[in-house]
Amino acid sequence: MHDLKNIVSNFRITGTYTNGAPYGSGHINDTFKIDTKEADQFNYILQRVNHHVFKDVPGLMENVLRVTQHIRKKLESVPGANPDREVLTVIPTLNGASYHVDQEGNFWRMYIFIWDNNSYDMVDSPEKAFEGGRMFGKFQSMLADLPGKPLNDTIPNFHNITWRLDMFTEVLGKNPMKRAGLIREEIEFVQSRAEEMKTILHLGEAGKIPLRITHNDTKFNNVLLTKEDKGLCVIDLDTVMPGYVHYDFGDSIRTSTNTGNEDDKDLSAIEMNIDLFEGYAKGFLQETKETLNKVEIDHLAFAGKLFPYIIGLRFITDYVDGDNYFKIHHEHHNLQRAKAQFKLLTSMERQYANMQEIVWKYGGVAKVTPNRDADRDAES
Ligand code: ADP
Ligand code: GN1
Ligand code: MG
Repeated sequence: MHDLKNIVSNFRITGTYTNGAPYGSGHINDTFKIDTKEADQFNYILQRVNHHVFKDVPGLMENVLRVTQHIRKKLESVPGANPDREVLTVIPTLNGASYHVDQEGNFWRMYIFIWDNNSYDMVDSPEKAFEGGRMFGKFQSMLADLPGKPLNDTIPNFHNITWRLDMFTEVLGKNPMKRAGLIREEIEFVQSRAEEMKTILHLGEAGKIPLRITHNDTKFNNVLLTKEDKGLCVIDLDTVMPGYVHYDFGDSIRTSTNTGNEDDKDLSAIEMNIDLFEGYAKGFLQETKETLNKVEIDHLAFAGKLFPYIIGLRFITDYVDGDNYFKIHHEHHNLQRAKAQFKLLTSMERQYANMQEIVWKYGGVAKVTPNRDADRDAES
């Protein structure tokens, strides 16, 4: 147990600490809600940043400050906007730093608690999906003119599928928990799709899609909605760094269209819901279609398939490795998560033509036939 009151005393909060308790359902950091006594003062989020996952916390916090200050400046010129609720606000320590290191070497940071929010692990209406899409799309377009040097890579190779596949092979070779024999079906599933899943990387290498500033962890509970379920604030900025638009679109589709839980034991509960897909795509493309090139738009539906694959691969790799990365709640949790993600992918594979149609509809891109791909790529 951490002495939360003592940790908080290192930060410049307003109001008097009354209580601190674990909060949220993130898989990486330790998050606590900190309440203050006075009704007219902010409450706070306190986080212990996982420095085994994020090896350069100072570089990460430098990114977070740049990103939040850039967005805050934009919001300040929007009539009626409330920057304390619509962007994360980093609370400085007593000596003006953006994080505090305790005696055990843990990294702590604080944000204003964004009050009156709704947060969803699962989405049950196209309207909510639309709001999420709109928010992540807007997030990306607000950062398109971030001045200065590129953001730090907080996790190198984060969505590099070739690297992820290599890691899987390496861990299978070591097989430290003797679990490889339990996942024959999943190994076959991964291998049979490995080449297809390199599509985005290949397009990037060929210069057909640009690196942008992306969030890279756009699961639906990383956007807060208002009590009326309107888009409020994009949170969890630890992985904001250079990436392809597909990373943001794909990871959101993975979470906002799933009729089951991310780790559902009951695989029959898991399907990709096409109405939720339409809601999300409509919102995301409303904010981004003017800036994306045709090749990017053409591959958004594919990005939907990439993410259950890549995150499922990461869950199963962690399972074979002995559960060192994701927080787990029971022994075979990472395997269960991977099975659920792979089920979601098969549901998308069945509905892929519909997903394409929807992206073309809201992306304003005419339907393409395969033999015209080369002309279109050359145009963009
Ligand atoms: P993780 O990387 O572990 O997912 P997050 O930064 O996403 O950590 O925080 C975990 C949860 O805490 C979020 O899903 C959200 O519910 C809540 N949360 C985080 N920051 C805030 C904030 N500033 N205001 C309100 N809730 C927050
Ligand atoms: C982690 O931090 P959180 O819980 O929002 C992970 C994502 C995965 C997700 C799967 C830094 O997200 O990449 O998609 O779990 N974040 C990191 O639920 O690895
Ligand atoms: Mg999160």
